[in-house]
Amino acid sequence: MATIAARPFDFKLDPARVALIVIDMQRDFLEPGGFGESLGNDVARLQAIVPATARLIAGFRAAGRPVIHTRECHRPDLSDCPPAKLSRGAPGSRIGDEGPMGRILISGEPGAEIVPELYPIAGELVIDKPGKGAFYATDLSAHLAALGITQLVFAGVTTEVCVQTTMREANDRGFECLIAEDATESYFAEFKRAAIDMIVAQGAIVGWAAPVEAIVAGLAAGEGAAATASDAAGEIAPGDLGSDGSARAASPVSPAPIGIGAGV
Ligand code: C5J
Repeated sequence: MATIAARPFDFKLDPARVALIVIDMQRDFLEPGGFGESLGNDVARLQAIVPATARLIAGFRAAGRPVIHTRECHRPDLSDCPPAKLSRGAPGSRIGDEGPMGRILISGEPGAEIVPELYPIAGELVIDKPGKGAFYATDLSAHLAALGITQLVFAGVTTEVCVQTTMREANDRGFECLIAEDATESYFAEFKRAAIDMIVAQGAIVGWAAPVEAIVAGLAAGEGAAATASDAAGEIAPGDLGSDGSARAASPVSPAPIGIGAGV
């Protein structure tokens, strides 16, 4: 275990059981000229966390721990987009409409892609999610169970929408959750502050919060222990995931603790 100074109190990081989830660092949300900016948002706020997020991803890669990316996007035929979501927003700026970077939030369109600075590397899992939470209508739970993950570190955008929703989903499924405060952002400064305050309130009711450098230092400190524990448990390493992110059936799978990874 590595101790990370966090809010509301120290987080005990298990370097053999932790994964990083990077939420929706997509071009349409972050880049000038994208969908987010076309709605009047200041995307510079989101752009500003790219270096810290890259640093966090590098720390997980260096420690040999899984990095999982998500993208909020829908099938081109919109069959996975409920009418209640489809009808939000001004006509012409709705999901599936033609936007500045292709059809808005449609998989395969340029705007739905992850920004180049944070692009996944071979073997990293990418979850396309139709909801705000990454567990809803995806196979994320099964992947985390196969990897023996019990702790999740969160980064990405936006703090109060997709990051917070996913963190709450994970918390209810029994994961210990830590948000990287300087690797998450909102278009609205007060929403980010409030979301993190809500997460850590009442004795970490949803989870913990810590800066990237503290998390990376904790990972590095625990690296040796992780390798030893992982060898003993026979876990699937990130490199054992297929190109579609699925775990190879032949790899030994360590059991997830009761309550973790069940259902969507
Ligand atoms: C995300 C959104 N990713 N705000 N989406 O937070 O609609």
